[in-house]
Amino acid sequence: MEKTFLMVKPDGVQRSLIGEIVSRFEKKGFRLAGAKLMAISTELAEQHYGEHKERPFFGELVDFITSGPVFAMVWEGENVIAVARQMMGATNPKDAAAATIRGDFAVTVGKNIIHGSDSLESAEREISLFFKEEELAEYAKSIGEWVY
Ligand code: FUP
Repeated sequence: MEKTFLMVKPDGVQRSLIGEIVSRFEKKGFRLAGAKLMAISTELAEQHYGEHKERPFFGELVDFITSGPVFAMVWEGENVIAVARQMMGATNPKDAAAATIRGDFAVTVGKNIIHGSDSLESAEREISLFFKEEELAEYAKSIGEWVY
């Protein structure tokens, strides 16, 4: 089953949007495989955003993502990586369509509420950065066929 890493950023947590965001993915039909409220260390932030190391906004990005708790999640389902990105909306909220998370709740690119993996490769990398194998649920073993 395809998995992706999603994270409510500190602005989303502060604005009490965890429930709203979890609810959207649940209602869509994806399954939550792991979740935790956590602080991100500077080291973890620099690893997570390693691809942006040379970008001018890298320092601000690391400061922001370490500024308060985040809600880290693993979701699974058919095409969950691409569909979750659609549900999040464009990176810059000014370009994010209405009815997407960023379109509905965000205004500036720096504080855009949610992170989601953009490929199979980054999903695998990010899931293993944030979660240990034993922190992820195995639905097949516990309840068998999933009821939608
Ligand atoms: P996304 O995959 O949608 O999270 O977007 P990126 O990986 O391109 O960017 C990661 C984060 O960097 C964004 F969520 C916000 C921040 N960012 C800026 O602050 N300024 C920019 O010009 C681009 C991205």
